[in-house]
Amino acid sequence: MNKKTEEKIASVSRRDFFKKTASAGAVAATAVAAPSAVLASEASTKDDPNIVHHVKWGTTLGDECNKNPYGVPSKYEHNVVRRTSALMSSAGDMHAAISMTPIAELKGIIVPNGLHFTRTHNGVAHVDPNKWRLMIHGLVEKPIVLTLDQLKRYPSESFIYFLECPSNSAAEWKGPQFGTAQFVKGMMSCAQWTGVRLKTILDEIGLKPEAKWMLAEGSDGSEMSRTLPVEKVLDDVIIAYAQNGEALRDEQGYPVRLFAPGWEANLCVKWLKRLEFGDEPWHAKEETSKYTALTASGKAIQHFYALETNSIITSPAPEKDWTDLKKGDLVEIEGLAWSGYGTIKGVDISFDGGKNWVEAQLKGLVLPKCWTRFSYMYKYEGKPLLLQSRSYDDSGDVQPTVNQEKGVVGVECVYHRNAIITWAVNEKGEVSNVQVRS
Ligand SMILES: Nc1nc2c(c(=O)[nH]1)N[C@H]1C(S)=C(S)[C@@H](COP(=O)(O)O)O[C@H]1N2
Ligand SMILES: [Mo]
Repeated sequence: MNKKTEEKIASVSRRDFFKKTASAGAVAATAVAAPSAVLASEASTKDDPNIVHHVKWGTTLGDECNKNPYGVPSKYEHNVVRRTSALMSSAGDMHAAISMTPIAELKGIIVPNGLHFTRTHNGVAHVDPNKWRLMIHGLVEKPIVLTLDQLKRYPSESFIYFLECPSNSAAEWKGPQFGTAQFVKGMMSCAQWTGVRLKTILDEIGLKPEAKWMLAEGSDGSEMSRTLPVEKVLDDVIIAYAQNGEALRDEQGYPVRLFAPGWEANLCVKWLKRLEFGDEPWHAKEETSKYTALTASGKAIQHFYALETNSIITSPAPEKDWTDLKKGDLVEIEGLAWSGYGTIKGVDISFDGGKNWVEAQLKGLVLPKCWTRFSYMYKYEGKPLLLQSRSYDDSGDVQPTVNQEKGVVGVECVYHRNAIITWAVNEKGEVSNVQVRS
C-alpha cells in the first residue's frame, strides 16, 4: 500500500462516529411528508383475466407431475417480481440500470435466484462456459489460465452472504423519494454462494511478497474493473460459480463472479475473466469517478469498502400495510438487518420516531455478513406511528440517525447510506416513507 492510499484510508473514520456508545438520546422528531407512492405495487389479482378465481376442492385432476421440468412460482404470486425504473438507469437506457428485489414479499434470509437484484453497466452478458477462461497473473510465481472444469476441481466452499449495491438508498440522501420498501432498499439480496476461496488457488500458484493489490476484470461490455487489497483477498474472497445450489444466473455473472463478503457489491465483478496482482491500486474508472465518497469539504474518500450496519422494517411497509387490522390485533413487525463488518448483535424498534426504543428478537440463523431477520410482536392500536429499526453489530457500530450520518458525510456522498429508515403508519394502517430528522 503506498503512503497516499494509506492516508486516504486513515481518513475514512466515518464509521467511528457511529459507535453504540455515541448513539444520542431522543431529539425532537420532524416528519417529512413523502411524495405519493410513485412506483407502488400493481393492481390486485382480482382484475387479472389470467387467474381463475374458483376452488373446486378435491374434485379436479391436476397437471401432470413434470409439466415444468424447471419449476416456476405459482401464478398467484405474479406480483412478487423484481422491479426497475427509468430513474435508476443512465438516461433511460435499461442496459445500464438496476432492478430491485421485492424485499417486503420475502421470508427467511435466502432470496430465490430469479428475484436477486441485478445491476448491469452494459447489459446482461451471456458467456459460454466452454469458452470461459480465468487468467490469474501479475505478481504471482506461476501465472495460470483456468477453464471452468479446472476451477471446479478445487475444493468448494459455501457461505450465506448478503450482497448490497453501495448505491442502495442513494436517492434518499436529500429526502424520502420512493414509496415502497422494494425501491427504498431493494438493491440487495442474500444467497448461499458456492465457489473456491481465492486463497486456495493463490497458495498453489504463489503470491509474490510485493503483491499488495488485486485487479478484477469482467468480460461484459463494461469490462467492470475494481481493485481489492490483498489482505481481503486472502481473508474471505471467493470465486463463485453457484448460487443457492445451482449455477449462477446470467444476471448474476454466469459462469463465474468474484465475491467479496460484506463489501460493496460493485467489487463483486461478474462474468469474471482476469485477476492481476500488483503493488499499487489501479485507480480504475469505478474507483475514481464512481464509488468514491464526496464529503462536505469537497474532498472524496477513495477505497472504502465494507458496508456499515443497516436495517429496514419489511412488514409493515408501504406495500405491506396494516389496513386490514383491527384494534387489539396482535401483529408481527418483521425486518432485515445486516453488516459488512460482522454479525448483527441486536435490533431496536421505535414507535415514536426514535424517542423510545424496545428490543426486537433476532430469529433464525444469525451469521456474519448475512441478512438477519428480526421480529417483534405488537398489539395494534390504530394510532399513528413513526416506526423505525436500529441495528448494531459485533464491531460496535450502531445504525445512525439521518442527521448523525449527514453530519459526518454531508448529502453528496451517494454511497453507503445506512441512516435509520422511518415508516409513518396512519390511523387507517396505511404506511408511507418519511424521514425523521434528528
Ligand atoms: N462485470 C460486471 N460486474 C459487475 C457489474 C457490472 O455491470 N459488470 N455491476 C456491479 C455492481 S455496481 C453491482 S451492485 C453488483 C450487482 O450484482 P448483481 O447484479 O448480481 O446483484 O455487480 C457488480 N459487478
Ligand atoms: Mo452497484
